[in-house]
Amino acid sequence: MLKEMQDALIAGKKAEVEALVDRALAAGTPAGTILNEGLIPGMERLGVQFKNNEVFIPEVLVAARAMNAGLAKLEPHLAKAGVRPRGVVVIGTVKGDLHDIGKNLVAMMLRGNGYKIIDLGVDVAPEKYIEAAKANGAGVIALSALLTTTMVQMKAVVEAVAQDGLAVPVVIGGAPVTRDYADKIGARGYAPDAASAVEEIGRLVAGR
Ligand code: B1M
Repeated sequence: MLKEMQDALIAGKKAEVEALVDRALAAGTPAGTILNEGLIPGMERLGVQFKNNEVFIPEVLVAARAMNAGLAKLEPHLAKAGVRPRGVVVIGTVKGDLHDIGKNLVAMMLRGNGYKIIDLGVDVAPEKYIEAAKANGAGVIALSALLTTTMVQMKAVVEAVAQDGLAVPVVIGGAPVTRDYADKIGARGYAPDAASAVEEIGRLVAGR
């Protein structure tokens, strides 16, 4: 069923992906397994095809829509019932970057771990993070970037936060981003994937 889910995702068949996620959940498959062995490998296979010019932006867009629909189905199952928010996190994909699947996944995992999430969406200018962090009393600003050409925007956000005198740590992540890059631009946190982002943000919120 998980292989079928990957194929449906790659083909951009949103309703089929939703139905397969429902079926897998009904069959007792853990939400984490559906995510890590169904949806994410499907997106990875598509990424290889995209790189090799076997599929193009329109196909990737419809697949992304199917992926987000599958993620939305999984969200309540990944979430744990949290009573009081553990903290407020402002999240967004940096300016010039329209990739939102990884960012949505990080937001979802954080929500599931009891954080209040202010999701600014994609193509977010540095000042928007600062405005939202102030307006919502955020404990962390989380940035996602998927392009080597847009990850430089992370430096702009870190600098804008410092210039503003805002004492809110910035956490960064996304496929081209590394711990070395985080250290280089002065970001306090880095995570390679959504689960590590929860740990890294937990560490920062606890003041460690
Ligand atoms: Co884009 N794209 N894309 N694309 N796209 C990539 C990223 C690319 C690697 C494809 C390739 O060439 N192999 C390549 C980037 C090359 C580079 O810079 N190194 C690329 C390119 C070049 C482009 C365009 C420039 C193509 C063009 O126009 N010629 C263009 C740019 C548009 C723009 O943003 N301005 C473009 C457009 C698009 C679509 C719009 C068609 C679509 C996005 C739709 C959407 O997001 N709604 C798209 C997609 C889907 C992809 C691929 C295929 C899949 C990305 C994805 O969602 N992965 C991607 C190839 C690939 O990654 N294999 C590709 C699944 C997701 C779960 O993983 O986002 O990495 P990811 O998130 C992970 C971690 O990175 C981490 O946790 C997540 C879960 O573990 N993470 C964080 C992410 N954010 C984090 C934040 C954190 C911590 C962890 O802390 C805050």
